[in-house]
Amino acid sequence: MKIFVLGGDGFCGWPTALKLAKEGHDVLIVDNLSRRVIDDEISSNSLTNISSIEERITVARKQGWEIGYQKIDIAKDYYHLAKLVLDLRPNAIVHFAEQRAAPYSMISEHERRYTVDNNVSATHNILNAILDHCPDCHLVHLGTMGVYGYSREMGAIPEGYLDITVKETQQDTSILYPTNPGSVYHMTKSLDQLLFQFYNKNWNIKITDLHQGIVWGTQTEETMLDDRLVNRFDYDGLYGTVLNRFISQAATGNGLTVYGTGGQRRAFIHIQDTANCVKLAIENEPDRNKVRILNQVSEVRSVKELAEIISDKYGASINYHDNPRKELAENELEVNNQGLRSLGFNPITLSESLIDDVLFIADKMKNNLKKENILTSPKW
Ligand code: NAD
Ligand code: USQ
Repeated sequence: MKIFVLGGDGFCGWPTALKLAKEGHDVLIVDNLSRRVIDDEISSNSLTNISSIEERITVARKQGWEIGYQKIDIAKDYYHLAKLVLDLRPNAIVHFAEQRAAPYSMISEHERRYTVDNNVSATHNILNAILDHCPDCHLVHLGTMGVYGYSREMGAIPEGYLDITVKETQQDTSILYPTNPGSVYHMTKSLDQLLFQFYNKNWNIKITDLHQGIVWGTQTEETMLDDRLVNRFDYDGLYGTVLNRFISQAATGNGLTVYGTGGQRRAFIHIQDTANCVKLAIENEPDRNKVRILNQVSEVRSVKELAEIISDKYGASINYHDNPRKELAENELEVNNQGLRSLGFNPITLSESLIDDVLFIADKMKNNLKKENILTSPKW
């Protein structure tokens, strides 16, 4: 298949693009490299030494894979994006290209407005390019568990839709799960959902929205083939996500930064499974009658539980910090992931890969960690 990977220079996009190319698909990465620019803006860095996108592509092609790159800002340069879709008519477009950090989106008006403008315009532009130039193309979007909020108030979290009985009429129906985002970033994913519902209802665009949990790990089978294919690894207080932060903290002799009580429960998935699940979603298209929503998660853990696992294995100390975020101190969470499982998803669990990731970071990357970047989250 011909597949565009929008945001294919990023943490999830790069290994997914490689996986799809290795499987024999013809892959075109589209990215404006804004994430690399943000690294400079916030004086941070990937813990791994990532190559330029040009070098990444050259090395990937040497593996015999069909993979290319175009620099386009898909939020701002609609006509460039539309022409590419018209000229190449992809079978599928995978959309990773959004500002994805909750703490970054809560810094100030600049970051709040940038996150909304970038993410909502990017998604809307892609839908328009598909509608006008390639209406059979399947859009696979990376959403987030955060659109649901994180609670058991309405039972286990279903895959996008909630079955309800309307009190007034006693009619049974199915509605889009009520959104409850916890940051401006998560709110943009809720707005994306409405765009998808509308473009599907009106024009039957084929859409899969993958509501992904927190991704952890660094390397995949494909990124390990050459040092120059290495994936990025965020550890700072803005972009680093909890388990990868704990991994980098344990590997560098720093205390583990638990926010609040650590009673927050979240869903997790390994980076290799991100690539595996996107492949499954592309190779098993949905019908056009409804937006297909799948929960892309492997297991649920509390922050405290993660800290204890890492502390027990690697002897790291656990430090409790005032929680900079407005969120429930403790929550229960249960998530249905039957959709992807029924397509063949067999999750990698925490214990299997954790040791490799900690050793990889401790062995090769620990001198790249800037300690002053660990506690940089804004308060909200
Ligand atoms: P990332 O920041 O590493 O990658 C995003 C990529 O998109 C970057 O390379 C960036 O340069 C590019 N980009 C952003 N705006 C763009 C634009 N307007 N035009 C072109 N390119 C643009 O983020 P990631 O961790 O790889 O996340 C990818 C997607 O997966 C995001 O949509 C995110 O919401 C979702 N997701 C990530 C996680 C996670 O834990 N990392 C979990 C759930 C969902
Ligand atoms: N946390 C800590 N210590 C830390 C960092 C975080 O205790 O050092 C806690 C936070 O308070 C929060 C939880 O860990 O309760 C998760 O935080 P996170 O930064 O790992 O994840 P989050 O901000 O939710 O965002 C990440 C990705 C985002 C994706 C989301 C999936 O950055 O793109 O959408 O995970 S989910 O969380 O399932 O909605």
